[in-house]
Amino acid sequence: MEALLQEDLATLSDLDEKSLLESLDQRFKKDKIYTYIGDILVAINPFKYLPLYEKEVSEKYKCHDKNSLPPHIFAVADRAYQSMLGRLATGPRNQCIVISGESGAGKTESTKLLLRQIMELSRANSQLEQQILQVNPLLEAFGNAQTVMNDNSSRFGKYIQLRFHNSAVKGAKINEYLLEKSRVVHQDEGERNFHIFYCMLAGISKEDKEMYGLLDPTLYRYLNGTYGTEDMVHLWSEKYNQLCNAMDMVGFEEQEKVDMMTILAGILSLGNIMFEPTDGEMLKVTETSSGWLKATAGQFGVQEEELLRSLTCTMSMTRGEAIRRFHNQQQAEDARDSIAKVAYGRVFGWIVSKINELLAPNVDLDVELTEIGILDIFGFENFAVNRYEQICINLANEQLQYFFNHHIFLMEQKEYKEEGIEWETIAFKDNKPILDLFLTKPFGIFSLLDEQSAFPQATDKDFVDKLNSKFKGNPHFEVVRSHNPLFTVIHYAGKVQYNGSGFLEKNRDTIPASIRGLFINSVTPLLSVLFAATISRTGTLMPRKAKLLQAADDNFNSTRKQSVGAQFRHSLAVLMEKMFAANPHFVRCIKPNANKQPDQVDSKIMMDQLRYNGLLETIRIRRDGFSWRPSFKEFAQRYSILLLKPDLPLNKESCLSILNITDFRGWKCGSSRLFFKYWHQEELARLLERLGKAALVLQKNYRAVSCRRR
Ligand code: AOV
Ligand code: MG
Repeated sequence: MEALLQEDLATLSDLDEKSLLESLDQRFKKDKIYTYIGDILVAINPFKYLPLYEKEVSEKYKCHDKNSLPPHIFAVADRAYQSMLGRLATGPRNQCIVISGESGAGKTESTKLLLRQIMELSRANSQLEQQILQVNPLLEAFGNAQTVMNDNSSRFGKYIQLRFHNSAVKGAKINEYLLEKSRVVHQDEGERNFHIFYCMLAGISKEDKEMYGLLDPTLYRYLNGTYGTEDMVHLWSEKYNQLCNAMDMVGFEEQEKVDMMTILAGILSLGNIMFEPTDGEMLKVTETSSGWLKATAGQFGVQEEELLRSLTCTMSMTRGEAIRRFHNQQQAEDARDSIAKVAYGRVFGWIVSKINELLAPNVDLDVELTEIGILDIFGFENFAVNRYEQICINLANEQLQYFFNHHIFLMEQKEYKEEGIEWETIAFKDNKPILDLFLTKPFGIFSLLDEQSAFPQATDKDFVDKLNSKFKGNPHFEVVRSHNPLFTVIHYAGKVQYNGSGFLEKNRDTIPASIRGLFINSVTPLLSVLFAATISRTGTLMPRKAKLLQAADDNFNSTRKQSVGAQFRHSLAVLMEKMFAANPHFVRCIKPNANKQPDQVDSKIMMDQLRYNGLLETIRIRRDGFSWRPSFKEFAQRYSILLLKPDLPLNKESCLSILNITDFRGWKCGSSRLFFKYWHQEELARLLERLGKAALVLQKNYRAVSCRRR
């Protein structure tokens, strides 16, 4: 029983799947949601309030000794912060905290707790601290929504980089990944649109409602004609007030907020515009929706006729000649939805770039900054219908799993071999073949998708046929026999069937030139800025001269822009590069049941996650392995002070004489580096600290003596 409540699973000698599950289950029943595997934190979502995050707790975990306190998310914050300051060990100063787990496992909550605690640790000035802490509620309002898996599901990925000079935070930067824009125009059963729409409708005053032209929430098609119970409305309204405060605090201007709300109101009205045929070639809006057309034009600050024109026909340039093509009903509806998606996406991108502008570190260029990055992406998803968004989300999760495997298993075991350390290889589920299935050029899933997207005539079915012929027999791919364009990928976290409908269009994501032109001329300043700007890969807005863009627009149909998939792959690659260069800390979130219920453990669901996360293997490698592997040079440089000989040569012999004065056991010496257990790092930090104190006393005595002599 005692063993079952062990706080660090890497200290258990005998462990199999069953006892691992039991161990976590026993702890969870006692509300011990956090458990260590060496330096890795496992966090089980309690789905209820636990008194774990109060001020006293936060104080206790500041600069603490890991073994003296129970496992905690605050301990991860402390470790990252101390490592950034170089207090814990050698290695890169930049840190990244990688939080993984499936949808609803608790990544975003963990991110917020980490952020809060890091702010507590660093002496931020209170205004900057408040600004940074308000970023999350702001982003969540616009980027999160209720799904069947999570009532507050992140529909975008984010990497928050906190930037420090010495121990003080100086600013922050956010990278966002692939907002699920399609949610603006369509939500599956049991799901909702982005929080902001409900909050706005619930929280706004009566006068403002009139000003923005907002009507009864149940009228809007984009909200599925539903709203919420009285309790929900009350909650949304409170959230709206908090959001307004957050925007003020971060530094948004009044006019910007008004513009933003007006655009959101415009998106809602736009969704209600329906079309019907006329005698001529051009469609008209139905009688009941002519009011919506007028309202939308007003809210978007554009001419009603021009809006109608951009919905019902396309202009294209062929050999210098403008050619007008009229839309059929479906095409007009698609144009309408694509305006809504692009407008919302641009508002979101603008918020992120505005936050980055406001929180950019205010320091001289030559001041060197260090960083703690926190990665909180959308978790692995497997819905009844899985679309383009899901394949991108799941690809991101494959990448993260690969990053984890690479660090924990690949790199470590490779070094044992190279350095001649005796070692029995621990097998792990390598997901590289799945990543290859997605990313290989020129024949990975995404390359084939790009290839098909480049043919205007190609259909989603053609794409899936291509996949079927290319990957038939691949152990991670399954052909699905169906009239629909379906295919199955066997991910590290399980089988997911994708529906290829809409893949090509979503991957192309082109905005018709006429729509851009329309909005550039909008009298709503924010809207015209949003469209007179290109969003760079990192999500920052780079305003350009509208004139230049107009020219670019004129050849819009002939220029090929990068596909959504290509941009996403690129931003993931940039992120991975950044993370590989930093010192990583891992938090593995686990969902105890699929019903979002407290005090309920579904063994099958838990076991699946323990398996695909490779937790048992992780325990073995942390128990038997050496997670800290400094080179002789690094080690001697840092710890020669323990021998009170700062000018020791930086070689193996020096390292050994340093280690001679410790009573460490269990470390090993390779051909160019030392191999330590994760706890050795902390023991050395303690030794240094003790030495520091002793040195201070010595210094004092010395001064006292020399004063007396004088
Ligand atoms: P996710 O970020 O991992 O899913 P969240 O962090 O949003 O999951 O957690 C889902 C819900 O679980 C939260 O809204 C809380 O109600 C509850 N929860 C999580 N962690 C805690 C905690 N430490 N204490 C109390 N409740 C908690 V997704 O964003 O869907 O992948 O895309
Ligand atoms: Mg989340």
